[in-house]
Amino acid sequence: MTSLILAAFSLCCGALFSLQTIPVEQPDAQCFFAETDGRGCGDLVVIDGHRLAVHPGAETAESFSILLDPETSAVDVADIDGDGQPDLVAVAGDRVLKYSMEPAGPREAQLLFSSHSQLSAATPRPFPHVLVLARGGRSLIALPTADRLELRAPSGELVESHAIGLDAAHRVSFGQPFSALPVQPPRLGTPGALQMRIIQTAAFVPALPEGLVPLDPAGAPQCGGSVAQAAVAARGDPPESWPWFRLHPSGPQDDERVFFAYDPNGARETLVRVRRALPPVSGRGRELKLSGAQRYPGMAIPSSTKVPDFNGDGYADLLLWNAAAPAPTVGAVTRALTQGYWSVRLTVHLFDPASGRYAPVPFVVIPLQVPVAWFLADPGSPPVRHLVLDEFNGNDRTDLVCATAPDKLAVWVAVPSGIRPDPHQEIQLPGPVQRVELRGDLDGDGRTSLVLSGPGAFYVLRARKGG
Ligand SMILES: [Ca+2]
Ligand SMILES: [Ca+2]
Ligand SMILES: [Ca+2]
Ligand SMILES: [Ca+2]
Repeated sequence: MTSLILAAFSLCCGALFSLQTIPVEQPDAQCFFAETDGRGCGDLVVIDGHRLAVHPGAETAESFSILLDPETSAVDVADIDGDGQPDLVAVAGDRVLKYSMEPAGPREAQLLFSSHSQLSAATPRPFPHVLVLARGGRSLIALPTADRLELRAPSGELVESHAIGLDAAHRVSFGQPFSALPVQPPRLGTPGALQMRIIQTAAFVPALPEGLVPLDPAGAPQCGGSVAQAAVAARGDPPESWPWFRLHPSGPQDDERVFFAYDPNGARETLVRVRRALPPVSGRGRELKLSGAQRYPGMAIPSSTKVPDFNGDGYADLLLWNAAAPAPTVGAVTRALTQGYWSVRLTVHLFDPASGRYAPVPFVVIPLQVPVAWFLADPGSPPVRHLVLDEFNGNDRTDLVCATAPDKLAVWVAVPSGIRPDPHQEIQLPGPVQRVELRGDLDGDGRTSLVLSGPGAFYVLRARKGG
């Protein structure tokens, strides 16, 4: 009864995430999401040493575990034999193995075939790897050799072979038109797509008509501290070489962009210029127009995976951080050193399509207290740790999670009336967070769950219905 009362209490308080802690023994334990039981809800697979455990629905309880062959280097979950039930495919040395994923099934490996590949090399532990591809209605096992990507049937029969390797580009024609796009987070390609990884990139400066600003053909890097450094470095550069994000983050790829750089005068301000397409005029091509620079207090936070749209209007919004200026009083400094925390503000400015600029008045100001050490660890990077912008409650408005202490996370959700400055939910973890490992929509209803790693455990923040 007590647990029922507790459950009812947390539901009425609108807790968005439930916390599941999955203990692991090895410091290099890995995890990945997969559909392991054919029931349509994502599951968490944990590789801890050579023990692989399946947690249905990413719950703490595991349904079964498999002790992998000690030579195993790579594993993948997919229905390789076409019976509708997912299987575990593993490469151990030259052997390609299949394990049953039935909770009550046999735990021994079945040898599918033997073939030498680059995955045959010994690794310190097994790691998740895309081994199974859907091609022409069949599930094939992809094995990279020194210069080919071999696609083999479960019988071992060679079905397709593609040139790879450092000089493959000189030997292989991709044909026209060739297009490539980064996929973040990584996911399985559509049936028929040939999945490739970038092993080498080459940059070139195109010859453009005089007066046009040459752009970096690779585009600006999109994430993390390196973008913050780029935003500092970009201050004197032409605006169209500044770091940027897409103005329509969820729309089709287009060239309307938001460029940003940190204020050259050293003030904690961000300069923003928006490039939009002009209404089409007959007889002329599509024209792009760059706005003048607008200043916003704070430093724009680059987003690595998801450009935020907090009000769900299809336009990217601007997220900035700012710190309270260190007050030159002995009391404030002493207090900061003894308490170990400093005030930080996150502010959101919404894009206003009518004026073509970000609103000068913030949509929300979120006050935070963060450990002083977070300022010192990586100069240039935002002092906000484990910041995740994603859709957590399934209402098409970006929500926000970040750490408010080494072992504490807080969640802010966007609703039609806005975002409240105080957290929607605070989550005390059993230990400090090391990394955000995974994010994924486990129920297919637009709510994103998170997996974070800590010492000796994975912490699953499971998005819940009604949260
Ligand atoms: Ca499942
Ligand atoms: Ca199967
Ligand atoms: Ca928006
Ligand atoms: Ca939301």
